[in-house]
Amino acid sequence: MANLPILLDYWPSMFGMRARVALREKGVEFEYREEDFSNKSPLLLQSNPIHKKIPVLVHNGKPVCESLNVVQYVDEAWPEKNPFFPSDPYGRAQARFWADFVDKKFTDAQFKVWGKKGEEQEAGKKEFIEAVKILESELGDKPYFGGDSFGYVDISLITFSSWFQAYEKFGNFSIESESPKLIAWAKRCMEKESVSKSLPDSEKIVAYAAEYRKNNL
Ligand code: GS8
Repeated sequence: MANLPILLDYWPSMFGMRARVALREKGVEFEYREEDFSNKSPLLLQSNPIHKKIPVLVHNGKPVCESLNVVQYVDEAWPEKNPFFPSDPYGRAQARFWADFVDKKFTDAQFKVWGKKGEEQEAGKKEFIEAVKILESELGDKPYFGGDSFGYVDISLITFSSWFQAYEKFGNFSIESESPKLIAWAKRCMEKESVSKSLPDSEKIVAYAAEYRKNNL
């Protein structure tokens, strides 16, 4: 028990979920520690003094911060099973490009869809649908963004699918009618235990988002 990696996390976080999926894809046992943001743990504050955010993976006593960085670290620290990246440099560069697109475009847009109202929400919906269509065309007819195997881009994006129901409810639109292939991809990913075990129930996320809206909008 003493040497298990520790994951500092927060259950509805799509960033925390990335670390959970990555660790489970590698079959790595870890200790999950839920953070309370109104009273952050000393370990979180020491481990991520710059951003004070989860996820943080503490492995051999050393903290790794930022979700995509954690996913890459997990791939490098446990290289034997299920590599997240292709072996050729170009394929690797492409994977990093698309995960960065998810962080730069998709992340902001999705927040506006469920966490804002009025004009800002409408603009967010437009950006979200644009981003989803771009991602769908990148996926094309492949089973996964990583081609035949589930990889880095899949991990970076799939965690948002637990929020899709919340986007649809508060944004009042259907993701499936905008991008059916992306929904089929999400269902395919959910068949993997590493994913289904790591993503919370969509209904719980809807309730969480509703509470956020009640308190903040
Ligand atoms: C984002 C992490 C983040 O926003 C990453 O790891 O990819 N770019 C980072 N973490 C949030 C929870 S999810 O919304 C967090 O830790 N917030 C704590 C706070 O804001 O106090």
